[in-house]
Amino acid sequence: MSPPEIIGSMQSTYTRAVCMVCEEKRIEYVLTERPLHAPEVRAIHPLGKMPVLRHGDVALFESKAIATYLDRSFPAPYVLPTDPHLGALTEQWVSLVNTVMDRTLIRTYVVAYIVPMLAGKEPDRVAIDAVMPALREQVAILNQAVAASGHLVGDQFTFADINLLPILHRVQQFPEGAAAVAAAPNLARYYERHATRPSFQRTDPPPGIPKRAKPDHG
Ligand SMILES: N[C@@H](CCC(=O)N[C@@H](CS)C(=O)NCC(=O)O)C(=O)O
Repeated sequence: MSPPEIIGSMQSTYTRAVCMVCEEKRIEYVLTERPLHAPEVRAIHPLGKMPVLRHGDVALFESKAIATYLDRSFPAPYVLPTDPHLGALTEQWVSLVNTVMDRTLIRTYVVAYIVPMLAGKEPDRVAIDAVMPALREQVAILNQAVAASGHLVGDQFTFADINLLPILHRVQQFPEGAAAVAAAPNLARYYERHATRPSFQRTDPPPGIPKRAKPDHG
């Protein structure tokens, strides 16, 4: 069978996370770089969000679903613990990060810098100042979560960590985000340690955010 094809952009934190799963598991994979809402993405994700996956007859959307498919389809190392408690803790952190923290850290904070900058404008100071209390609160939660073992789940590197690391990378590209992480010693240590992993380094994205497909492409 052909290797799994991940369709998306390495500049997307969610795409990077599924590429990191392949790297951790040494899965031979193909990343097909496409802009947001590209036809190949829309063909699989009903809302056109990346990443999507094709592998043989399998087509999937949603990064966690793709990660689960890859982890179960390919041999060890596994990034999703089979132990019921550790598995549930992994789900717990992925869910909190994706439903709450991504919105604060990426969709609000990072976007308040990047979208105006792409239009040649100043960062959206009102949005940045408004999100800072939530950003600091969430960084403090993560700082506490990784304090004991330097991982989100037990003392092992799991998809919970993979899912978070691309977000932490993005947040630290802007001054308040970098300062918040630097002021959270456990989280700063956690990031520095795991950022040395080959799976993280081999998926380092080029600067910028994913482009948007032209409207006539859907
Ligand atoms: N819950 C989705 C979120 C995917 C997502 O939001 N991807 C972003 C890029 S990082 C995207 O495609 N945004 C375009 C849009 O929301 O219209 C997942 O886990 O795959």
